[in-house]
Amino acid sequence: MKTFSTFLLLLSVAFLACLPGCKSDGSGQSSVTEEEAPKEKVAVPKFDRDSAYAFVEKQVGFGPRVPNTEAHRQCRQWLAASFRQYGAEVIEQDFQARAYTGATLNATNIIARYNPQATRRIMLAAHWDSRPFADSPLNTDRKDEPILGADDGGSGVAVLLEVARQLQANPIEMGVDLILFDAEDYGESGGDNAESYCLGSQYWSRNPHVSGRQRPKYGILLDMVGAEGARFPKEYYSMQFAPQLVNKVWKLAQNMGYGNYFVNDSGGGVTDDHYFVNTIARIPMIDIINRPVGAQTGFGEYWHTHNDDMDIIDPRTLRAVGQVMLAVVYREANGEF
Ligand code: AHN
Ligand code: ZN
Repeated sequence: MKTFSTFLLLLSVAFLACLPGCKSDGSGQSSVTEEEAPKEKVAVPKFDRDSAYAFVEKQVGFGPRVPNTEAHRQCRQWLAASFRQYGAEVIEQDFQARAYTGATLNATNIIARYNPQATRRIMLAAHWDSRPFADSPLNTDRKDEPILGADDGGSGVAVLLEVARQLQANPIEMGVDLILFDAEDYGESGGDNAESYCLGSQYWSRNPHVSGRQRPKYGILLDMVGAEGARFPKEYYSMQFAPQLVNKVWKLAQNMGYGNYFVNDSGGGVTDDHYFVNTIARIPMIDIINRPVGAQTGFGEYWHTHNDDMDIIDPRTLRAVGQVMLAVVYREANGEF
């Protein structure tokens, strides 16, 4: 009897000692030494798709966020206040830019910094302005009026706001800079004036808020990441400047079950904010951007039309992208990406 209860005691001690992070491999040897201890699986917070959806709604509620308008000023206030509320140190980088139309744009890049002192950092970016006209070649409806840009502008910002909220709730030691570029979408359509776009990222790339050891290791740009059924092929410039990062992000997304969004196709190049961050600031940055199959403009049917409103936004797409971003951030912070 005594030997049996001793046996039970030993058994339960062995079981309890083994509870955290130690799985039996069936070999009967369940004890692990320091060196060969398996790494804990990284705890990645859950991305709340409804929260992200509400962040798109809120932006759209201001109306089109076109530089030099009241909606733009109000949205800027709200974005900066929101990031501060979520515990970030916020830089509002004001600048003036000359648009191709000749207009002088009063614009602001909004930068939310987590662990501003950290030297190991990454950056996530999106543009927060919306287009001043609806000049898609496919649809001339009210073409001189500014668009709501629920997807083209709103979606990427919404994902980054939800990432910010999660960073406050689940702190890490790595540095993260969330950058909202302004004046991305005031460019000339058609022709070959691609540099008329992305004025905020061009300004930032010549005047980065970080230098030296604080320069981010890499960046990820989100552009049009909220439409139902979005498709993100591997964008051409991203593959030119940071192929390994693209492949890692896509592989991770596919392992997470989001391979229907993050497809293994190669996509054409888009002169987007990441192009200037790569070529001017020389920080590797990739672009996650919706390129539907068979799209005549290269983008969604709604692109640069008044159909870019809440009706095309799908919280599941926001979650797919947001959950992948959180996985990148928390794995990178843990040295496992
Ligand atoms: C050009 O059309 C040159 N670039 C597209 C960048 C863009 C516009 N992204 C969203 N809207
Ligand atoms: Zn656009």
